[in-house]
Amino acid sequence: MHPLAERISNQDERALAKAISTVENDSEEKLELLKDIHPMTGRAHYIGMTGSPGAGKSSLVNRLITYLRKQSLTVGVVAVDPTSPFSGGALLGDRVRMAEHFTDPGVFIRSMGTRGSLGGLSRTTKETVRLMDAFGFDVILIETVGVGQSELDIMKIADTIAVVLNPGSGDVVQVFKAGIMEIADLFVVNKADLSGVPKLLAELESMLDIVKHDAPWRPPIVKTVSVRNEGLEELWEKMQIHFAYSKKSGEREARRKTSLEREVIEVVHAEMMKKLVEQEESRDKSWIEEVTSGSVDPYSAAVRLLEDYVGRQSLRGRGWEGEKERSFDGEG
Ligand SMILES: Nc1nc2c(ncn2[C@@H]2O[C@H](COP(=O)(O)OP(=O)(O)OP(=O)(O)O)[C@@H](O)[C@H]2O)c(=O)[nH]1
Ligand SMILES: [Mg+2]
Repeated sequence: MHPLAERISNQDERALAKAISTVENDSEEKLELLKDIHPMTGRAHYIGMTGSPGAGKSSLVNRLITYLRKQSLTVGVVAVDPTSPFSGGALLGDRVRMAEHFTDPGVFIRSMGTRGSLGGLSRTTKETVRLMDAFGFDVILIETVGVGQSELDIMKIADTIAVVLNPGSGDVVQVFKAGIMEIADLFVVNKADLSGVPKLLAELESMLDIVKHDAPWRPPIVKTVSVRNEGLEELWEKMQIHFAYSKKSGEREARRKTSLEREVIEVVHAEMMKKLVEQEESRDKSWIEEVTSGSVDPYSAAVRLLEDYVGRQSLRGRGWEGEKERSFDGEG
């Protein structure tokens, strides 16, 4: 067994930190480490928190940590957040509170910024979640900012996806357009101390009537004022109800299956790319000139690279025979 995996199974926080660096740096030993921790995963409740910049996700995560610790639950946090609470954004009070969590052995917080990009931010984030799961945290909170494709992708690892909205922000239309409505399990109307709450609730309900009219789970809407600790109890209650529903209905299993399937493909994709780049770096990349001069089209060049990589036989019969004889001089 990988020594870090062994130490993670003994709840060694320094080993967890090192393991996360290993996946961030896309180290050689990463796959072996992930392989060894895999049997230890599957117990934690993964909760995704997403929403527009400044919606109050970090404040909510922060307050939720305090709340969960009072219930004797341990919490891992992955903040995919270039503006972490330490680089600005959050109020001083929140920063102090966040700092308190750092000395609590029942809490582990990791920010993923550009550091996570060596192996791809989305993949690194998911692998970090798996490591935290293996460590044994009861709840893992994943904060992502924005509602773009990579956030959606990261969110899909979660058992429960909470979307944080604000009154007076026009968020609903954004969320609808980005396809978040379909994947949300729960809506949090944060900053419920501001005006415009009834309007937002009405908009949200009518969107849900359309999008979720025949869905087995209608996402509940919870109002919170995170800066005043209001609504946290109800938020946690709804998260747990969703988790219970998800386990009972088979939804959790289905998501886990899809998620693992995607992870396998991602690993294959990333490892193949690495090998392909290695292969090309050791060669003269003559195709660059052929493609730019127009003597070879990009598609034939791509297939040629692939064929060299996987071996010619494997791509036969896909309509490419003959093409290469025409496209590449001589050695087809
Ligand atoms: N009035 C009010 N302000 C809030 C509430 N929750 C958060 N805020 C404020 O909103 C601002 C943004 O809060 P964050 O928690 O940093 O929001 P975030 O969604 O994590 O922001 P990014 O990570 O930068 O996208 C801060 O100034 C908070 O104090 C709330 O319930 N009411
Ligand atoms: Mg934040």
